[in-house]
Amino acid sequence: MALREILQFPDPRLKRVSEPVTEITEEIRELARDMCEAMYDEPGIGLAAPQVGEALRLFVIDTEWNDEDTERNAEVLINPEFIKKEGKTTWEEGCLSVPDYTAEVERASEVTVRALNLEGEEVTYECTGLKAICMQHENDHLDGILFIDRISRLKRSLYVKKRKKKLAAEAAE
Ligand code: K1U
Ligand code: ZN
Repeated sequence: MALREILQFPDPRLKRVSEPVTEITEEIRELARDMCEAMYDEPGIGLAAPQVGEALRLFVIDTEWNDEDTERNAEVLINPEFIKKEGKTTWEEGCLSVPDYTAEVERASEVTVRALNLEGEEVTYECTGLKAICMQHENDHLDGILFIDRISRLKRSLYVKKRKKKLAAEAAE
């Protein structure tokens, strides 16, 4: 199976607000499988459907996985809803769609998320630490928000300038 391409900033498709999944079809199962494959291949600890060009409210996550020796245990969240967000914490974030950049982002430290799994069952996740951060980061993708939209205007514009310069240099090669 060919790996799905991960869209990169400033691709306008990353800014779209995604639509709910209305039915868990074989296409949705295949999309989730492809997304897990792309996430592990990068590697990453999460991936949202808009990052592979599908404007659907679905993401995959595996924050326990960190190298080839760790067991893979991806979770698929369909139509996620945050039913609790509490506390505050700051975490250094990266994004597979925002190359060559990391920055500290402030988010809720504890979250409860309700979603459907691939069997159409309702699952509730109570998360802290990196998993809580990753859930919020992936859910932001479903609303067309990147972590660079949550940093200072100055830091964001410095990154955008650097990114555009790099893309222009690549185009001139
Ligand atoms: O959404 C994405 O682009 C995936 C992103 C998720 C994320 C990372 C850090 C904080 C919040 C959300 C990534 O996976 S970036 C790569 C990464 O962090 C990582 C990769 C391999 C092992 C450990 C971490
Ligand atoms: Zn991301």
